[in-house]
Amino acid sequence: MLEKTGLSRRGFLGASAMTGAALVGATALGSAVMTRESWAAAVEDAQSKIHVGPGELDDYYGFWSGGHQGEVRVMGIPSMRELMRIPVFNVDSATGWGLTNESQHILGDSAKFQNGDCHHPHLSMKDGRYDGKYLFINDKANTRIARIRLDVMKCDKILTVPNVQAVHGLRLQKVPYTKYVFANAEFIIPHPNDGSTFKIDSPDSYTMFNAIDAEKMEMAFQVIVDGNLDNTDADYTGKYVASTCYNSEKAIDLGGMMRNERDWVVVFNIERIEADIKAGKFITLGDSKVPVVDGREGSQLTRYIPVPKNPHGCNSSPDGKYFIAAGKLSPTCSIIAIDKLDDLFDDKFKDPREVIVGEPELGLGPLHTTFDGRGNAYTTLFIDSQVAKWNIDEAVRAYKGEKLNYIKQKLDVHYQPGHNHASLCETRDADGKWLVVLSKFSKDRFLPTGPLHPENDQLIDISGDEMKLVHDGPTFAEPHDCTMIRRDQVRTQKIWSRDDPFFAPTVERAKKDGIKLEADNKVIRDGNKVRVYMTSMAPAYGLTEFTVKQGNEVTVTITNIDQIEDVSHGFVMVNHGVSMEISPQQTSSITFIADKPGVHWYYCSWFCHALHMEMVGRMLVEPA
Ligand code: CUK
Ligand code: CUA
Ligand code: CA
Repeated sequence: MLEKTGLSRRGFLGASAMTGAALVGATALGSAVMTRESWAAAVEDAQSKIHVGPGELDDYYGFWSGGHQGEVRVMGIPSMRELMRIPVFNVDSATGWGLTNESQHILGDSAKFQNGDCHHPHLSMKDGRYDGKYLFINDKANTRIARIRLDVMKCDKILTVPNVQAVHGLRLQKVPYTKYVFANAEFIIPHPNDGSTFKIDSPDSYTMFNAIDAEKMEMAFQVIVDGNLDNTDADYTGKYVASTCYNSEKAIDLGGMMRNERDWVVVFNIERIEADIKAGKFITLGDSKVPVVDGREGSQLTRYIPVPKNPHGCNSSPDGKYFIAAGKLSPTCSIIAIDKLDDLFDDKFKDPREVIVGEPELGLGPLHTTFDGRGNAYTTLFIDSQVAKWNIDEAVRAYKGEKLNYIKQKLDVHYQPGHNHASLCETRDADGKWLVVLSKFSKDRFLPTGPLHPENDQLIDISGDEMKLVHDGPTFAEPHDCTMIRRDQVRTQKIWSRDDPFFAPTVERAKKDGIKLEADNKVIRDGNKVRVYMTSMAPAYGLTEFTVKQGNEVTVTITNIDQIEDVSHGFVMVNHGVSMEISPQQTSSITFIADKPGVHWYYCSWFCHALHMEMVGRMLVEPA
């Protein structure tokens, strides 16, 4: 934008009295030429829109994928302030996620992995609206799905999806409620994948579409598909889920994956799949008990709709009418009419492409589409570094031959956008207020940080006729996707409830030891195992010392009996790799080997009191 104005960004900002260099992209730019005064006015306008003053609260929670960093980040919108981080597929030193017994219990078999790669955070729904219960997110790196409880903003379940490699696309059933989490496994593998063959182009090599029971967090079913699977979305009838495929070629290299001019969108008929499973028409693979059905070409469970070319994003419009698949290597999006899918499944069409009712040409590298609830779609153009705003109805009419310009505006973003997400766009409540664009490159928009640059999450005001860029926000690797929910749709707890399932296994353990967690400060010796129970109340632990023998496996369990909101304690055992959070009314535990004789101090790591430094104790380790 600034290039067009003939002003250099830094020159301008340097010359102006404005602070807030984050607003570099601020633009109400309709005109090609801006004066210094009109630029300043635009910046001021932008600043006033996103300004959430000290002590004021944001209107929306945003949940950001932490990409290959493995966590989920909680943002405030429109301030774009980071409120919290929720460790999920990573190890977190502050809270002890991945270190504590409670988190390892949730991580289950996959606790051995210390990395993850999350892409798609999505919120549970009832009748197409957020119910404020859960957030689900995929781990592409280790083929997992996690659930986060919104009331405490902690991960409470993690499931490894069997028989497949790399869960990428993830969406939730919207209607009648989030019964299923739908997850696309991306990579084609041989079955069984035991080294007897390395070919992936044979009929015994495939990937699968996965449905997970959202409440139990157990596998519900898997569907064998042709080609591979990228992104996915569910409709507003509860019947259909659509997924993009970029590797219809079943190729193993770049050239091969780009060979076909068209790949496809595969549509899954959930009712028919459920009926087959109920009737026992399924197989199982290897040791797994998960029902597997065959949804390859010719199956009555799926339909394959050819679309150009290596399609990526798949998004259902909030009016319930369309699935929109972004072309990636084609400058177009394909609009699929959901009300034609019944006929498609009943074989009423000669050509499955008869369900396509629009193919707007938007620009180079369309990746993802979002919606304002007023009939407009917003598609990111990766190569053009733009967001295209277009009218869906007009694009459908243009496809029928009407002469009209369905593109309403193209806005420069900085730079190379992946996902975009408008407020409440995945629900019937799409309110057309804010659009977040997750740009993969920030180039020169922030202070330089060496070879590794932050990404740039931009906030765009879409409440008016024109998109207006109002904020640049640097983020660490790599928010593939985000989601927003109105703040009144989330109810959080201020302190833990003593009967919370998050630490129930630890409470069980204590019960067996005859311990009353809220009162007792005791050491239980059980052969080579020592279980140390103590309370914490600012600014002291219930035990200021305990004694063990060298080589003992020590489990320290601490119950924070403070009732006061915000008084979290920590527990760090120096030189033992031990750290954890114990928030008010929480019980946390951690196990380690006392392998060094001598005095070992432990201390509180979360600032809790004027005497926080003095909140300490000593583990005395007797030589073996
Ligand atoms: S995404 Cu996962 S490759 Cu476009 Cu949803 Cu980035
Ligand atoms: Cu307790 Cu700091
Ligand atoms: Ca392809």
